[in-house]
Amino acid sequence: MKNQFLALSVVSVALLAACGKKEEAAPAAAPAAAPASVAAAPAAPSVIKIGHVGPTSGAIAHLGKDNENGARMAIEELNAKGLTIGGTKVTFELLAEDDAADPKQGTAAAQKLVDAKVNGVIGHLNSGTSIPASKIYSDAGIPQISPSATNPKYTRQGYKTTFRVVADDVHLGGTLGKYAVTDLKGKAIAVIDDRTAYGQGVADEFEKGVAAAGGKVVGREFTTDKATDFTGILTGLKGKKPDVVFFGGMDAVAGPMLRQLKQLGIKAKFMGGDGICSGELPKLAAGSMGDGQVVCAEAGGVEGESKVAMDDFKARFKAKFNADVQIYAPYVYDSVNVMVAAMQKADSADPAKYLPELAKTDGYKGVTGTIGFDEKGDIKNGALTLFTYKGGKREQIAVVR
Ligand code: ABU
Repeated sequence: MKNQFLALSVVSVALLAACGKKEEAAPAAAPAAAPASVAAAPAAPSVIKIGHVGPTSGAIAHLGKDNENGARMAIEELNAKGLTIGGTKVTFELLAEDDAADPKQGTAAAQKLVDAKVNGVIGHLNSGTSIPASKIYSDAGIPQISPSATNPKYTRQGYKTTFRVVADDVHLGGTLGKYAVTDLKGKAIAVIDDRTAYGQGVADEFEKGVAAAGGKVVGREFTTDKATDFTGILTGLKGKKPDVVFFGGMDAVAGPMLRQLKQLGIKAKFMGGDGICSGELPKLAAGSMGDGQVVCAEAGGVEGESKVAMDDFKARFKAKFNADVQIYAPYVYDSVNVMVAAMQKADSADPAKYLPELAKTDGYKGVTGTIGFDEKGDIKNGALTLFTYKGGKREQIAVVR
């Protein structure tokens, strides 16, 4: 497993090293006073450790890196502000872990962050890793905000430490199912999923949405999140003449699937949830996507004032990382800032002290819109944004609440 512990404040690291002082564990503690005989040096800031976990290796590493960069950007900006919490100047340190989108590596990464005494965790990216990891954070009393895990179970386990800033798959799959029938006028709808917590869950909710709108699912197939050859299942579905194919899974699988749909002459619309709705999808499909063929949804909605903030975020992100936002970097950025805002309200980075303030978050204006949590830790009034692709670029269709 790739291990990246990234100290983001050169100044704080230099000061800590000069003092021969170990980094503070949670709760962030005030630095020791200088001996009376020594001329007073500026006090070393307390270090608040923010964990981040996502897949920065493997097929969806481009999404994991996007998320991690969202965290990095938030932390660098917070450090530039020079915040004081609990009467002490603080500096934030990002402890970034790779879970490779694998549940076992996800729990190992979570335990590593707990052992490192992080003050809070942003992640994981996938539902299949966020759900098992959430028990580890809950047992340790460490708040966790996922910027992207959409399986409903994540926030329905009764853990007080579990939050997310995006709508869940009930909303996402259900809305897309209805859209397939009422807007795309799908008459013969095929469904494929990758058997992950996210892929299977969102496909099930899509099917329910189709049924509720009076539509017909003519076939259901499954693959894996590592598969590259779908000829067998697509050939089977071709006989059912689908006019819409929904895929529950991630863009790394959706890209080759689009290529093989074209090779087999299946001219169906292609739908998916947030997992396929990335900037990378056109490249992964390698020219096999027709304009307007793909309809997908991001599990967040940006409109009005927050569109200005989001556009500004995207420009700053591009300038900093020389990369476009894939999907969830802005949601990670907001998650870090929501967590730190709760620490500021509690005037403490002690998880037990700021967790009640985090749970009370309401009306926080982020770049992804207004964030507040319900009693489960889910975002209140979560929105979705429907997109298609034209000329290889994502184009917004509508924001749905
Ligand atoms: N929401 C799509 C990607 C992450 C996940 O839920 O697995």
